[in-house]
Amino acid sequence: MVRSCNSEQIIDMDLFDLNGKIALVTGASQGIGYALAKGLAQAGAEVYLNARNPSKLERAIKSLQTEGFQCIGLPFDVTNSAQVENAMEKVTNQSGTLDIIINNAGIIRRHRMEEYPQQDWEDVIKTDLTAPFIIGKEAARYMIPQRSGKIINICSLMSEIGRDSVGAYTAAKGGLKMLTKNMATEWGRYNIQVNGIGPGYIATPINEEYRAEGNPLNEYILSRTPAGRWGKPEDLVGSAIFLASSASDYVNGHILYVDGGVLSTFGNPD
Ligand code: NAP
Ligand code: GCO
Repeated sequence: MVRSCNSEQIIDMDLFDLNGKIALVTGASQGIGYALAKGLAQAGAEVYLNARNPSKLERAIKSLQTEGFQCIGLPFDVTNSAQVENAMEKVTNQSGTLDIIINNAGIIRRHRMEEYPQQDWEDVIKTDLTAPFIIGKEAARYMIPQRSGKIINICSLMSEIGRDSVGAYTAAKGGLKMLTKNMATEWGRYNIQVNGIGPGYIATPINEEYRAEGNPLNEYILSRTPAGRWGKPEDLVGSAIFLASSASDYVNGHILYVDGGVLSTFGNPD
């Protein structure tokens, strides 16, 4: 509880408290997923971290342990519905329930549309769009009967705009924005809030090649970002805690853009 200088209660910080909540974050061995998993743990949640590569995932778990967080690794492929079902069953058997899902796992493949290989298209769509559907549907099996749940889909500023070479990704993330709204439509009646976070350009391995000094895209991104900097994965943690907590119990179908202002500006000529 935070009190103002005149000792009146101004906000009950329990709104953002995740103690007692069980969370699963996909794609959490690095980048944004790792930061969000750590953030939910810092807010008190018991957090399961997912990724495919078990040794990378184990390193992430050990890193969190060194900071005092006892999280659990749950290696599976989010595109494999049987593995998703088994994973959810393991979570609910071990922890009794499932309160929060962050659909973060995602990939990108870059080719011009006229040369885009269909296999790359299918891989991006199945990871970035079909997998959140698979996971959301499986999570709803537990959240509907308990009449509560939080599903957070990690969209992108590419849910709103395109860019050369990221056509499959833009289609997937645009679809994920609308899937989020439809999940909210169908599951809101069960007290399940489904929302999205739309990051801008965040400094993670997915974008490493662009941050090289003198890379024209790097200069362009910075010129198009009012904040004048790349985002850090930690810049997304507050939004995730908000959407995972009771502070957002009346927020549904909303995509919260955390992009340094990119989507708000046409940019400047200089
Ligand atoms: P990243 O550094 O490449 O990390 C991706 C994570 O997802 C890894 O842990 C990876 O581990 C896991 N993963 C990939 N495919 C998987 C699968 N089939 N099943 C389970 N886990 C899988 O990516 P990031 O930059 O943190 O991005 C995370 C999310 O944010 C993505 O959805 C991305 O589209 C979105 N996003 C990123 C940015 C940005 O600028 N970085 C901006 C907007 C949105 P394994 O390979 O071991 O499975
Ligand atoms: C790209 C980038 C972006 C980011 C992110 C922006 O090639 O333009 O990879 O797509 O990953 O999605 O929000």
